[in-house]
Amino acid sequence: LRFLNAGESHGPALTAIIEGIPSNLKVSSEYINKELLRRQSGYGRGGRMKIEKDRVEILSGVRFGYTLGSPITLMVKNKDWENWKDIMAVEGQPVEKREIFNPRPGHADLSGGIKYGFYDLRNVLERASARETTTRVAVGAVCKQLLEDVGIKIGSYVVSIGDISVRDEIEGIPLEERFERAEKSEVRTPFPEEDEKFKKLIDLAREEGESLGGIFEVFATGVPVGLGSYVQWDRRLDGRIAQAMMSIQAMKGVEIGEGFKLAEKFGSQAHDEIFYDPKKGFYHKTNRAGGIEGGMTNGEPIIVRVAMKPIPTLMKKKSLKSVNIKTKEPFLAAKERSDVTAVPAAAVVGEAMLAFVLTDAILEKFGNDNWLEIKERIKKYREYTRQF
Ligand code: EPS
Repeated sequence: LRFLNAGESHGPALTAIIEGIPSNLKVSSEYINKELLRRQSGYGRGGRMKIEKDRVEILSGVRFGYTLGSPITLMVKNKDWENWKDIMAVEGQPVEKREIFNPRPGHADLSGGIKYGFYDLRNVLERASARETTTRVAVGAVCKQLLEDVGIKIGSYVVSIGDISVRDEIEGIPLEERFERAEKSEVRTPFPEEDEKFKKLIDLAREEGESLGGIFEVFATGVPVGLGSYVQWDRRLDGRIAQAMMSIQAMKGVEIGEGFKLAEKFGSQAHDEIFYDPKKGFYHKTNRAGGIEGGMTNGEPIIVRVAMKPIPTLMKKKSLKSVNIKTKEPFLAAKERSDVTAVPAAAVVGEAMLAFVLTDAILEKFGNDNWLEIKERIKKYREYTRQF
């Protein structure tokens, strides 16, 4: 399974091609659109989200609601394109005064300009932008439909924004419940009743011209044992998940299960003991490993924690020092429009990336032509696992 996406943030459209989704899988655009809307929501988003109403158009690979096994092309149009036609034109000349020579600290601007040989840094930022994650969510939504058909559910919730955290409070709440509660929260934490606290912080940051990062968790339940493998470094599922998460713009850290906390413990307190029940087979009573041992799923829920840095675009009041790449004169980097925080949206992107990695691992283990056949194999394998 693989996907490529394309599109500039202010270009006409964003597209993705997914190859390797088997035939005969029921896929709906409505499902994808709901996911796109989830990504667009969350308190702290900027002006751009008022312009965009992301909706997918499926251009290939699906007929009468079912996949054909051929590449699936997904397209989401940028409404903002209307305002950028001249600046982002395929042919013609750069629009004077709209070129960008001022690299923003924390963004791809400077390194990207040097690497690709651009002085107009718009050539870099248009593609480096997290606008690109729109089609990742669309791809993930196709994968989620496959996973749900075999009882694998993916969800996420935010555990902190800035220095406000609910990490200790979530202990003891089942994963699904954390998710259901987060769906009702404007900042996607499992405590909608505490939204005001977060909104106040985000409002304060907005007034100050600041931005905020945070931490979210993504999980998957109903995952069969043995996805991924220990036999080769690049087949280890934890490594694949970490790569997928780190590839999301602004992510700076990934933990699986208890992650960094495990480093502080004695071995006897760090691992998950094994039990057996004639009805369900082998199981664990704890899940410190976050569902992965030896690079493979162990049948417990997968839990991934991801840290996002504050969005590097700042407003006038809190501008950062930088240097103009043409004049070499110092300037203060600041913009008029950006998100204050996008942690709630990033959690939804994290779900999509986990959905993609798990779908890849499922198809690797169970085959990849006809979904009806594959589903049968998964059912038999689950039975085999219970009886092992
Ligand atoms: C982004 C800058 C902002 C965000 C954008 C990510 O866009 P603009 O520069 O047009 O105001 O809103 O995110 C999205 C458009 C999106 O769909 O998530 C950036 O530079 O990364």
